[in-house]
Amino acid sequence: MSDLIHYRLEEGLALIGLDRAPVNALDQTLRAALSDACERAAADPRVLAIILHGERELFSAGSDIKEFGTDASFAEPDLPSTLTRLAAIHKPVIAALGKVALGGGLELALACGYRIGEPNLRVGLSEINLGLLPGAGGTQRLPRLIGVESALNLILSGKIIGAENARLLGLLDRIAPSAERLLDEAREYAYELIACRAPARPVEAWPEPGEGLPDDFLARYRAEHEPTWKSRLAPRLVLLALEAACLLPLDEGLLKELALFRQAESSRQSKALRHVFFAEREAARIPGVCADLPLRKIMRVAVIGAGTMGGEIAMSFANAGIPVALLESDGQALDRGLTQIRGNYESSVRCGRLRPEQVQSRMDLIFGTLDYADLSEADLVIAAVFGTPEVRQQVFRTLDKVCKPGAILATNISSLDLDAIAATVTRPHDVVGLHFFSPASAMRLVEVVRGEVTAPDVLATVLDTARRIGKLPVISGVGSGFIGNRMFEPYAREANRLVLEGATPAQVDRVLTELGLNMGVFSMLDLAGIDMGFLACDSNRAGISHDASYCRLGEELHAMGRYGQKTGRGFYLHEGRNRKDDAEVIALAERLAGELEIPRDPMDDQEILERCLFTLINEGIQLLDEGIALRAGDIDLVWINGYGFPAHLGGPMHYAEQLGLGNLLVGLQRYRQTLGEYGETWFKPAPLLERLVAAGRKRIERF
Ligand code: 3H9
Repeated sequence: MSDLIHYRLEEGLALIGLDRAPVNALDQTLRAALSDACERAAADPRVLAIILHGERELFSAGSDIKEFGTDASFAEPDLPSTLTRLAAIHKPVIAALGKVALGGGLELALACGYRIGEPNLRVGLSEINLGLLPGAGGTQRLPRLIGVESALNLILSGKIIGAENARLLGLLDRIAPSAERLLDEAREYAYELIACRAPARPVEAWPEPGEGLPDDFLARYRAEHEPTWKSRLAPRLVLLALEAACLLPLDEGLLKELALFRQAESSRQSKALRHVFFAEREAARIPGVCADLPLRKIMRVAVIGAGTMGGEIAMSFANAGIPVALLESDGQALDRGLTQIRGNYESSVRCGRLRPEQVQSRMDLIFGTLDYADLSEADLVIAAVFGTPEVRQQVFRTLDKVCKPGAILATNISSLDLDAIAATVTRPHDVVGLHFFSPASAMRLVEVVRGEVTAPDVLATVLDTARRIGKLPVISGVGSGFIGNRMFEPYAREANRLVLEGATPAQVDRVLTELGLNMGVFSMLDLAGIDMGFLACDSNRAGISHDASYCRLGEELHAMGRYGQKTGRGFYLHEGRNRKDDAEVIALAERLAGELEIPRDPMDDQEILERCLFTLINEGIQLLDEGIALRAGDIDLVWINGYGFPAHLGGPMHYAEQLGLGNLLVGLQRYRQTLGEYGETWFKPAPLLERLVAAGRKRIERF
């Protein structure tokens, strides 16, 4: 028997333990070993019941994602047929679920007649996050077990639920009192079943899921949910699979599910989402930082600045149960900040995201202060203060005096030179950038900025801390705008220029949202505030000696006091939640185009898409070449999690790889030629792109 499976015979029981580190991913070798073990237990007359479990705590994270898109994915024995054979065993089979049972791991459990879990178990069918649907019986067995609507909700959300919720849904029969007792409880359960001659209880024996369901249930479900799926394929395939579960006998439904699964697996969307899955894991690896480096302990945090950003950062820590001191320079600003935080929590209660009693327990973790001395015990201090570079450097000089040795000193400001700040303190190795995105308590992305001398253990500690508070940290080098905002600049530039050339803000935004972006560039600029964008543009302009025509629109709107949503007018006219093109802005664009001698014509959607994306991607490739971004995948994560780039397109770098690097280069060169001096200035291909294409490379990587 393979060493991936531990097979033990114990007084009438066969215990089959899965042992493939780190997560018992069900690759071909494990499937083969599992199949053999199940056959052996089924055939052995001494075995009266079978227990399937994870040899080391965790049950299984499902199919091996690395196999998808390769021949190994369905190499014999494939998962669906392995589970069909398992479900046909005429003895009670108990799945003892430790820690995690996800995707194919949960499907394995569903093919067993009985399920027991530990109290901290997390279960779910998370395939949808990979652009897939459950392909090993999940869409057929789950609705038979818990009902069609609950199954749909679980599968379409990809949500991971805890043991108690799983029990209430009917997914678990029992919960063991602790993880340590899981296997003993499973044994007891097995003996009870043997004693009462319990049947194998295959899910086939459960009522057909379509029974009692209104005829138009699935049609109504689709009508209600489809608008939120946009262009995603997998949710539509899930619905077809559930339709099969309702209409067909189990064996036919399983075949239909498999065909739909293969369709999803071979789709570009799933390939993109699998890329995102591995990019997230890769982002945790930093050259020069060993995985087992001892971390500094972060028990207490301090945030300087109780404005919107500072308050939201403080909330992020309190939400994770970490006490945080919030420092302001004057009492009124501090009161305003604390009131705002309480208001945010109270509105979460109104939306049902928080229980009323949690408001006070979270507020109890946030301690307002006006005195730097109160930061002396903080393990991590994050400065979220605006003002001149001198003001910010003064803050760090003060921190240097009051903070204990070993405290990590972080700044949240996006465009500041981190190394200049580090140079003002006696402990530059402890200084790091932590760039949160607004609203920081909700946005997952944090750019972790590595200064020239930032210590490896400081980096490792802040990455770990960011993950502890539920964020996705991505490493960036020092440079204006880091990764995200630096790429936003050419993207917004192109959008502005397109409006001068004849597009409207609504047209540009429509093209981008049709691609799948959460928000178009002008909606984003109006939301962030044109005054903020103007300041950034203004500081960048100082370094620009060539065509800055694209700044003119924003400048004029700024001069007119049209700051965006906050003033009801910006690139758009805002009326409540609605926004529309404003004739005044179109007239302004016409006037500016005349002054700047820019010809205006109706703008083609394809050109809008290409010009916005090509310049965005080109800047990303340049960033990679400069070493500001470590990997193309990191850039994708920043744009997906910070700027609403659709995950099912894999982020801008993955999108470019799918487009073909040669095509991207040709496109950039075409606009460089056709757009005159402007094109010559702004469509120059990144040298790394030219080198990659010349070398025939397909992937974007440093080279
Ligand atoms: C499926 O099951 C399809 C079926 O319906 C039907 C088929 C016919 N495969 O996240 P971590 C690796 S689709 C391969 O850092 P954590 C991961 O890359 C699958 N590798 O740890 C990493 O490797 P490395 C549905 C996997 O504790 C290491 O394990 N299942 C897989 O933060 C540790 O992972 C899912 O979608 C996998 N399935 O979180 C579950 N899972 O060290 C996906 C993990 O080299 N997995 N790895 O970077 C997860 O959600 C999390 O990994 C988990 C652990 C919660 C399990």
